[in-house]
Amino acid sequence: MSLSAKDKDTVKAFWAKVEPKVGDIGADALSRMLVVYPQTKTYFSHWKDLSPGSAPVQLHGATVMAGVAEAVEKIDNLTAGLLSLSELHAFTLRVDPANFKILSHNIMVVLSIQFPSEFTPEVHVSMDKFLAAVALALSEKYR
Ligand code: HNI
Repeated sequence: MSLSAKDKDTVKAFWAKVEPKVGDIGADALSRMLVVYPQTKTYFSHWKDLSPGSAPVQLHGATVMAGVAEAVEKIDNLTAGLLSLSELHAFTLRVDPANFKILSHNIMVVLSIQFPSEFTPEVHVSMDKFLAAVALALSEKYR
């Protein structure tokens, strides 16, 4: 499943609208992930406070979304563009790649809540394909 030119345009146009609120989106998505899929907490056990909206959750939410923003910029070659992030998650952080899907799902939920009128079915499908492609690119170095 690859991104069509139309998917890419849709993702870029939607991203331009959500970018100013990227901090809120990241904090909410990460908060939800840690509450709804508590198995993901193991990776963040070194944080003082993993509760929704805590300082480290807000900070890391913004960090993750900066990674997604980078992926939007590198949408034409995600595998090469996200190579060092893939290495970091595979070799250093040892994040099970199943968690990429879980985070993507939470990002989608938050986008739909925060942007109810912009998150049309057309945007939904292109963003879903894009985040799946990001997850695949991040999984590249695992094998
Ligand atoms: Ni992820 C660090 C991007 C999914 C666990 N992660 C980062 C950094 C970026 C990033 C950027 C900071 C890199 C650096 O310091 O150089 N992560 C992304 C992106 C996704 C993602 C774009 C998927 C869309 N990461 C996940 C998932 C988990 C995860 C699903 C675990 C459930 N990431 C981490 C951990 C760190 C991390 C752990 C280190 C954070 C810290 O504070 O130690």
